[in-house]
Amino acid sequence: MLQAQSKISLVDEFSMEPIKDATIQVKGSSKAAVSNKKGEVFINFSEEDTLQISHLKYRKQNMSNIKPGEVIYLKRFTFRISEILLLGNPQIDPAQSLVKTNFREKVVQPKNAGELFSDINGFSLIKRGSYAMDPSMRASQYEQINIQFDGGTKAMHACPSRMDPITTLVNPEEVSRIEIIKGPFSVRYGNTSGGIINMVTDNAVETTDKFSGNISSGYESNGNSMVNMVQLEGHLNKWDLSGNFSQRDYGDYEDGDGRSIPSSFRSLGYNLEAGYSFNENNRLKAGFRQSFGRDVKHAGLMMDTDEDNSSIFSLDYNYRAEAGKFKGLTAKVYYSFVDHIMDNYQRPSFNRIEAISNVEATTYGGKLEAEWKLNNKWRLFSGIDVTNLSRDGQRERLVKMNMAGEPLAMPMEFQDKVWQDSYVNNYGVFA
Ligand SMILES: [Cu+2]
Repeated sequence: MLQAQSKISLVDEFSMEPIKDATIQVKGSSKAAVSNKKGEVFINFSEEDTLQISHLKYRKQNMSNIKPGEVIYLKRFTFRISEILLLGNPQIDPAQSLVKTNFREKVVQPKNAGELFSDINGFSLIKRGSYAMDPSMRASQYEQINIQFDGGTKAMHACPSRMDPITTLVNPEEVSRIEIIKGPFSVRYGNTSGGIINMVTDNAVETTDKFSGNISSGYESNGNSMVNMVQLEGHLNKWDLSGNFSQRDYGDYEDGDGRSIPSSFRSLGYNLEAGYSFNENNRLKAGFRQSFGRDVKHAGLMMDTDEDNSSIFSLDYNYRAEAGKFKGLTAKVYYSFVDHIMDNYQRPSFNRIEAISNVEATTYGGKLEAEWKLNNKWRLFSGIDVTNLSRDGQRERLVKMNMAGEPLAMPMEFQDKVWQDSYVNNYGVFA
């Protein structure tokens, strides 16, 4: 039988991008071809033939009943659970904006993850110094937008003045992209009225190397500021491990008029992750990160941060089904603790009143989501999520002068409750 060269195309099931350099072989024959940049393969075959498709990054597949011109979707060999919102396919992916960050192209290093939002359309920054920056999205801010990272891990600030928003807890260099869902329409990622922001930290880089790493360092003359960072990762059998460490020391910067703006801070952070792949379909990942801020000056506030410590632990499990209506399952639990000490010891108001606040916030929660493929057009995501937040803290004041500005013979001590043992529990069911 005479056969013409037929074309088939290979596409990544998740990213919908063409797959190049895949080898296609007609089983039981010597016919083989390699896909080009557009994911196209030109090969002689008939519908009765079984085609064997192999690629380093994808699962080896035997397929029969392939018609010429057909598009074949391939599954990634390794999958990462941190990315729950997937690229490109609007059925699976509700994210309306994706922002990738490339630090090599940027001239100035971002001071924290909040600053990454400054270039995104529709966003503005609420600054309380160089350290604490809150993104505001289309005039929604603070609790109106639900900021999380890696598809659901949350940490709530402890400070009532928001000196420690979640953006200070993640290294900007770790954020590989920012996913944005505008508006209150999504239920899959927790409740929100303004929108959802998911910062994806992409640590498990797709290398087959046993061990790799990098060290980077930056200096800015304005403010005499230093950034240092080390990243390491390794693979061992079914384990993949990664870690990073970063240190920042920023001085007060000088504005255009030569005025020094009190905005200096020192911070230190690290993140450790361990993943274990039981097989191609099951993966478990544990992550632990801590960050420490010291002597943070907030030009826009009445007090400065003395200490800011945070710890976040998260555990993710991901299961992908081979075939059938049930497509997979993701589960996540996390726990975060933030404690924060602020005072006015470096401020002019110190002469009148000494004030120091010690506050803390604990956030923990989890999420369970199942994915069903009802038919080719409909997918159902169902699940439950839980977020628990509790905060406590108090402020101590020592009043040294009276209203007229005269020193008191006996300074008066006060203790104020800042959060009054407050807590919020959120439970949700979605489908
Ligand atoms: Cu504070």
